Amino acid sequence: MGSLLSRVWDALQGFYGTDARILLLGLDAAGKTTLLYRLKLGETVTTIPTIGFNVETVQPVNGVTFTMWDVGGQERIRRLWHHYQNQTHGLLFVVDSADPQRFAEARVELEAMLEAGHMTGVPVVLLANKQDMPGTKCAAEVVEELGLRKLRGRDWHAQGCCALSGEGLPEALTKLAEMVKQYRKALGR
Ligand code: G3D
Ligand code: MG
Repeated sequence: MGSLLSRVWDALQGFYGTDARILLLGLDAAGKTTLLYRLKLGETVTTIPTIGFNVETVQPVNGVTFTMWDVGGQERIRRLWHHYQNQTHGLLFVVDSADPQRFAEARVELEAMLEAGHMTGVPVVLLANKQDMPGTKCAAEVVEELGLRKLRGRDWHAQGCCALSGEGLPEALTKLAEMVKQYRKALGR
């Protein structure tokens, strides 16, 4: 675990100087909170802009902020998304790979998120979480189910992981940092 944490740390250094804002999203129970706490990314700050919409923010190192909330089934909160989508540089979308019954729901939420004007061109890293579970789907299968291959006009990457152990997270964060840099370069900021 020690070396894993240091690899996560190294990966986060890839964001140094970028002032990147990352959305960390997924259905409830996908593993987002586990991911943040297991990695000891730092203090999370929870704010509740409206009932039923918890937003957590964590700044693990200077230069990167993760903002997290559960998406799914709450049409009424979608109109609030734009407050957080504005000036987002990357999306980390977490899926419970051991719960195929919810893939369709996750896909709807991912598509709704990416449709927003603020999200044009924003790169996506899909985390196919819970790779340790029996009968879990591999990252390639989750990619198919979520329709990532149909995405146009943005970079994406998929990574299998286990939020409990942290496996797969250094790779995902390294890739995300690279993609965020590319995206910002293309934007000229
Ligand atoms: P959320 O924040 O996206 O809603 P949580 O999800 O982080 O609260 O995780 C939901 C449940 O999934 C938790 O179990 C958590 O321990 C479990 N979980 C998260 N990541 C993994 C993983 O990689 N592997 C396994 N096996 N379980 C995982 P509980 O039992 O606390 O509800
Ligand atoms: Mg949570």
